[in-house]
Amino acid sequence: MTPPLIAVLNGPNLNMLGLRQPDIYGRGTLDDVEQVCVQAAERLDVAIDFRQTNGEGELVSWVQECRGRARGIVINPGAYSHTSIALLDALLATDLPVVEVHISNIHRREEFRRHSFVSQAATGVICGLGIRGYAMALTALTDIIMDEDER
Ligand code: CA2
Repeated sequence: MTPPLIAVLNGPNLNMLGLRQPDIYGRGTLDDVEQVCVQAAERLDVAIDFRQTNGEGELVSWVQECRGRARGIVINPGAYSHTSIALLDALLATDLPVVEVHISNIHRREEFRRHSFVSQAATGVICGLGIRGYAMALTALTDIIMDEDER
């Protein structure tokens, strides 16, 4: 049987990981995040499509493309979490399980980071656990997909 596909989508500035602000985001780079996801996917026997963009429109288009193609979405929307109703609408329209990931604990930071529009479309949210949060998100989504398949 073909393994289920999970999209792992990353928003603006996540390509800068590891280059600055290690006190907030750790020392891992975006390549390290991808490695964490690849290793988790191998362990869980799922396929992943790992991407990063700085553009809101591109992120919305990628979310739209997931419909009918992927079984779930792991998304770190970066700062668009706090601003983008377009991204929220796109995620709601996919009808897919979504796990929102933040590397930092957004609730311990500036007030404007404490609210995420995206969370309204998320099955669950993982934040503050560093890049290992991506592996946890993939584990949770795989579980959710297996539950759906048993129904
Ligand atoms: O904690 C997270 O994962 C965030 O989604 C990261 C975003 C931030 O806007 C969110 O509030 C929380 C920022 C992405 C990384 O930005 C960097 C900028 C400069 C250097 C390193 C990373």
